[in-house]
Amino acid sequence: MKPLYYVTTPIFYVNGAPHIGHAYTMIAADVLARFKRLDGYEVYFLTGTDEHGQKVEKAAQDAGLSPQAFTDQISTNFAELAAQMNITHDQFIRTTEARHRVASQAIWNKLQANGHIYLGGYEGWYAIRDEAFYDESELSTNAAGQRVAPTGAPVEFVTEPSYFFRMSAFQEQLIAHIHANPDFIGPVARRNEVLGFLKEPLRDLSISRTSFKWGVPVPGDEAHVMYVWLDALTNYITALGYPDENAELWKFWPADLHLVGKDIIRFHTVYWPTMLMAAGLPVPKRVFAHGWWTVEGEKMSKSVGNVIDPAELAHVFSVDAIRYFLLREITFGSDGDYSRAALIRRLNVELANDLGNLAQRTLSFIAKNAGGVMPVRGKADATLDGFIAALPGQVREAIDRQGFNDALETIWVAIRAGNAYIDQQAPWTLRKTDLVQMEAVLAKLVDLLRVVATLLQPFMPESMAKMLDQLGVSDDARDIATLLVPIASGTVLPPPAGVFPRFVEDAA
Ligand code: ME8
Repeated sequence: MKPLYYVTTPIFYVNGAPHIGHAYTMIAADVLARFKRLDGYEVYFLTGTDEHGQKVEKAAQDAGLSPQAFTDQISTNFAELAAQMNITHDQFIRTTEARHRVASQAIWNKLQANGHIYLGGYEGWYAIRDEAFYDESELSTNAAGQRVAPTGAPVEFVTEPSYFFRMSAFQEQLIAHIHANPDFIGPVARRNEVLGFLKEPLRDLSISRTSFKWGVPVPGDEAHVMYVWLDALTNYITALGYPDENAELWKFWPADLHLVGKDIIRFHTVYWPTMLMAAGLPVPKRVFAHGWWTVEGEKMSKSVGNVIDPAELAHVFSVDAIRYFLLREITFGSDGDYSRAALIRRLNVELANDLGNLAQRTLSFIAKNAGGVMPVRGKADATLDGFIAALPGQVREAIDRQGFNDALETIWVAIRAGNAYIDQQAPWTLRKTDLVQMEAVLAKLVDLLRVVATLLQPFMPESMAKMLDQLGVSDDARDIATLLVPIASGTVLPPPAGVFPRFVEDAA
């Protein structure tokens, strides 16, 4: 039986058009899912849309549509984004589905039966944009004189009856869990942030609202709808069949990884695990929060007009180039800035020059001077052997801690070594002096390219499929285990064609 791996993205609010921030999380999760599949795991990969709450209700009103018509439309845009970015999710969940109402009400009933829900009244601040409650002490006043949350979102004072989740009762258990499981929250800076937050007494969480209707009704008290985050977090188990713990997919719980942006770390590492503890369910194994993208140095916003549409970008640069750039440009976990110039630089230097040239130089030389077949291995210099042997393990180690750019850097060190190796071995000279050695050098380069292309498939699936075709690697020999089976000498290599053209900006 294959080991299991369950990875999720946040479910995205359907209040506006998707942008590169959303694409980023989807792509990172997709690289993990693809890598784990390549490495012999049975993977389940979930993404979807978060469709309830006041923020979505308001966006629907502004668009002059009913909430359901509006969410139907915008949810499709996110599903399209996933297709455009070549995302291989196994399921796209929508929180307006009937099965999700069932699951959300089931977890509510469970919390209630276990004595962790009580009726009270909420009096305090709420930010619709964040769908979050804030304490008076967290607020400040912005330039326009508005009271705002630390995120900059305007807050309003609400007074209404509300059910509460006895979150405070789980504070000690949660802290102990974080200490006992050093990998539960990543990166370390976020783990420290959460532990810092937990130094203060945890308050009970308001989990229902009465001032609007667009949500899952509270079982037994339909004047209330559930707080949107309670309903949203539950998506991760709805998707696996909850409350039916005999469902086929339930074997994937607990999740191996919830990948989220740093904006929603508290919901995933405090609210969600305490809810699960209260419901008697296992908590996810790991939550990793990535950083925030700005665009050309500025926060992305509709009013500034600098929101980057990933589909448009893919049209100009190719999906693989964007996937590569987003995971290469910054350390996963840190903030980053998107700039067109940086994207073009990486595309031209790393993809076209380093990798594209290594493949093109090697394969066109083989086509012209070695009969267009996999050359015969021999006593080539051992410079590249270490890379060929170590890369799979090094990349696995980096991916397992979500170190995407470390994984890519490790691969690029090997690519640069490959380019230096050609220059130094000069097969064009060996062609005149030592044909056996020439073949050995070329075979070594093909072996290196095959490892590189195999490990890069999760990042750039389309272009690496083309490269593996040109390297004569059959479809059933493209996973990590089959790297151990070498390409047989004499295998016909199809005529090479460049995989990464240089990008030249239009003069216009
Ligand atoms: O928070 N940079 O949904 P959301 C990087 N529905 N990532 C970004 C980004 C940016 N500029 N902008 C968005 C919600 N993201 C809830 C989640 S989960 C049970 C419920 C990504 O539509 C990032 O992953 O506001 C962030 O966490 C997510 O989109 C927020 O999407």
